[in-house]
Amino acid sequence: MPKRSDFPKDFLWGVSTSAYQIEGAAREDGRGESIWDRFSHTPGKTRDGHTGDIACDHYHRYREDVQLMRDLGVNTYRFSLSWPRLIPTGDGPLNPQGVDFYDRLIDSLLEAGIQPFLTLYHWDLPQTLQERGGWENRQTAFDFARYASLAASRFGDRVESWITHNEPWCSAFLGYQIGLFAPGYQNLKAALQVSHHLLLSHGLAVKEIRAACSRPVEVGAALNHNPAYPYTNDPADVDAARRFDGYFNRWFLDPLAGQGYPADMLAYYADDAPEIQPGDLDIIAEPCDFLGINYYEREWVQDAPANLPPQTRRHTDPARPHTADREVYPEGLFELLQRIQRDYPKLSPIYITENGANFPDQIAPDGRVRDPQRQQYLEAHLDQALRAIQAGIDLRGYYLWSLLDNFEWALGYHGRYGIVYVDFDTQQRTPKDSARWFQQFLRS
Ligand code: IFM
Repeated sequence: MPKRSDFPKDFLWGVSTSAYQIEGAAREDGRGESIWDRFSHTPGKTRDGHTGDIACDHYHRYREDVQLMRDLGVNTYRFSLSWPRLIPTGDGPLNPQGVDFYDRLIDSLLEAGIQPFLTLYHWDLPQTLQERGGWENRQTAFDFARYASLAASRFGDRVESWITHNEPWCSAFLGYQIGLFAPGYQNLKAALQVSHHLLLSHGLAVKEIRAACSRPVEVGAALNHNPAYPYTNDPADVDAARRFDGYFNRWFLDPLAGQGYPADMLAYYADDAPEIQPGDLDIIAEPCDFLGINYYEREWVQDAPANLPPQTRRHTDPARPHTADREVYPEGLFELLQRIQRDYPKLSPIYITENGANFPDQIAPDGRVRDPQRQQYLEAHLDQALRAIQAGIDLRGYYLWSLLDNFEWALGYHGRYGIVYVDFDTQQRTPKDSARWFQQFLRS
């Protein structure tokens, strides 16, 4: 089992959350509506109709949550700003109460010796912008750049690390092709155009953040990637793995690395490929200071022509452990990091900006939450992170997803990813055994 002292001295150790999943206070202090408010209030979109209206009530309990992090011993915390809390209409004036909340949060973190790592977009687009076409509308990329500039000019004096987008694949494809996430559409052409506008907005925002901060800062994006492996040696499965890789991984990595969109995928999408204006690819390839990688699972891929693009079916290995929603495949983390360093050297250094596990945790009568499987999951992934560092990969930090059990999107409150258990009736926080293990690990 790895020890903290096996990792470089300046390695960053953190926990990760996002605004809509924890803040609550959805209608307080001038916050505008987001697409996730609208979506989660639409019948049938989330399990049991759960919404983020209250979530973990972090908006009112952030001091307690910062104290939890201080007790854990992390030196950094990754969280997201709620765009509609800061700019309720998306493109209008700043909401002073929104600014005040994030000022207080950032100041409390700094007082606790915890570096804030700030994400601008973790899926909660202001609803007013959605009504103008959302991310399908090219103008939204420019509205995002303005939001980035305003946020950087307000918080850049204290926040050194900035992430533009979290998991743009989810925003584009879960939101617009598969329809599982807000705004819930099912249209591949729209999803591809959205993915292009998200990437464009990333490049625009990187420049704006650097220009608006009063000192040098680091800026990057956080991408979710699943390494893809063919289910069998059948050439059709091998080709399916290539397609999945293009759809999920290369579609984002290639343009960020300045290589444009992958030619095989442009050919595959044919008439559905996005409209790209002259100069867009240069904007997207604006050099960044790091790449954030969110890793949860691999993709073991079989060809499935009747399925939606990329026409694949996923398998998992029943002999391997599983969380409540995913196969556990820690080696995939090493293989992914190795591949990124090899194929996309320009994108390094790398932070693991998310990694964690969902289990159906319960409080025992003695008040403890025993989650040994989560600890095993985390240890196995830290082993692979260490292996990557020992292999020369420029990995600089690890952010565990998540500090708290929270609103797990379409699963509502049925997915518990936290190392701190949240009773959503009382809002009581109880560190799980995995939190105690992480605390010991950080002291080791
Ligand atoms: O909860 C999500 C998070 O918002 C984005 N990455 C994956 C997590 C677990 O599903």
